[in-house]
Amino acid sequence: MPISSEALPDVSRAAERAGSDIACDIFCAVVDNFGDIGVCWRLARQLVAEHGWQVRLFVDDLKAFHALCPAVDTALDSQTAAGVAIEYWHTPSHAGDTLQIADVVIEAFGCELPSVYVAAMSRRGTPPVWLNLEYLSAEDWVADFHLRPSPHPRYALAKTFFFPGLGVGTGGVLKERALDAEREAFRRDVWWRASLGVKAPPSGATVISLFAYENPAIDCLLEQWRDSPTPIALLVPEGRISGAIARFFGLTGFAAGSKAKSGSLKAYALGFVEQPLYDALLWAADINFVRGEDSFVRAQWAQKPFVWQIYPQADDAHLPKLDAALAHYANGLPEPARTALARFWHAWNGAGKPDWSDFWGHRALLEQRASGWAGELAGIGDLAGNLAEFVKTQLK
Ligand code: TRH
Repeated sequence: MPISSEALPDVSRAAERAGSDIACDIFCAVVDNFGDIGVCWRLARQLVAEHGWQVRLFVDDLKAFHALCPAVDTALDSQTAAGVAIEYWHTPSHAGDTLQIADVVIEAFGCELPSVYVAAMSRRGTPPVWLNLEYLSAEDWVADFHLRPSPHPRYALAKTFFFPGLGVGTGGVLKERALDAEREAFRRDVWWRASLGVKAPPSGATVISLFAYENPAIDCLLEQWRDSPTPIALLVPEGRISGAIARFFGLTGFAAGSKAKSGSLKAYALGFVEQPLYDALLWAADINFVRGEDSFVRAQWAQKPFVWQIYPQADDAHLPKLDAALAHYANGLPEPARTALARFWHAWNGAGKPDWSDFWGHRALLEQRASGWAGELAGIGDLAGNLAEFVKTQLK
């Protein structure tokens, strides 16, 4: 039986009663790993906390979500965490027990909204603002497509493409208002004692955090760190690279709490912490190995040198995306530091052999660039703020 728009409780009225003026539904389908839900969860919390929106997050993989937010109960169809209403999106056609169409609908990473929901959107008195939140890319073409509307083939609806990016004219990347203050308040000694039960390494040691996919370059890098003239402390959250670390040290595994030492290299295994705590790992290290999308962004805000393992794609299609990010991040870095950085990032992404001393020999320049870049990136505004501003121009 068709649902008439009158029968649809208008979520924005409920939102008004709740003291906020915008209701927003975010749909997230987890492809793999943690980045899809990582980005959506961060965005949802920011829209609630900093913009006062009423946010409902539909997500189809509560197990991945639970890793980022242990408060999420994987057995519940509906729950609330950090002020966000969470719906288990259990089948593509599921759109919530009672169909409520929000003022703003965010289709994350082109996940395809339930058809019953889109049909109800078309019958809503005021069509909702419909955004397709794209994956982050640093490529120049992104600015030409950001905020481009695309009319729906069947309904009087238009979907606007919202492109995150690292350059002017894009949607920018997520950044919480309090992040810099929290980073400045961070105390490494306190973190080492609380996270690993040991004192922070002496100042002459280099602390490295390693969050990565499986990587053929890892063994030769571990050997270089083992043979380093100065101590190296390696912090490894439990994950896809842990097996390689275990094999290097002749262990059967490298689970949270494990420690291992060889030559100048001492490695510590960490548990996978809830998302707000991940930043502290980046602040504790002198250099961060990150991957995918969200940790890649967090490393930039940490204002430390970092190495990015991009989400691998067939036929090296990921390398132009890597170079596009380098064009922003390495811009202004003098030679030979700039070439050494690019060579090391390529080697960590399957093109060549990493040369640690060649790369880290430029540490001072890399540290200077890391803080300069964070200031440039902040200049384009944060994604949640840019999205909220755009929505305000669209809401009648
Ligand atoms: O997990 P990822 O590889 O996710 C990937 C990428 O997002 C990729 O772009 C996307 O196409 C693919 O998913 C589907 O990497 P990413 O993006 O860094 O997400 C990891 C999240 O995990 C991020 O939000 C940081 C968080 N994290 C924690 O919360 N705690 C931890 O201990 C660690 C190590 C990470």
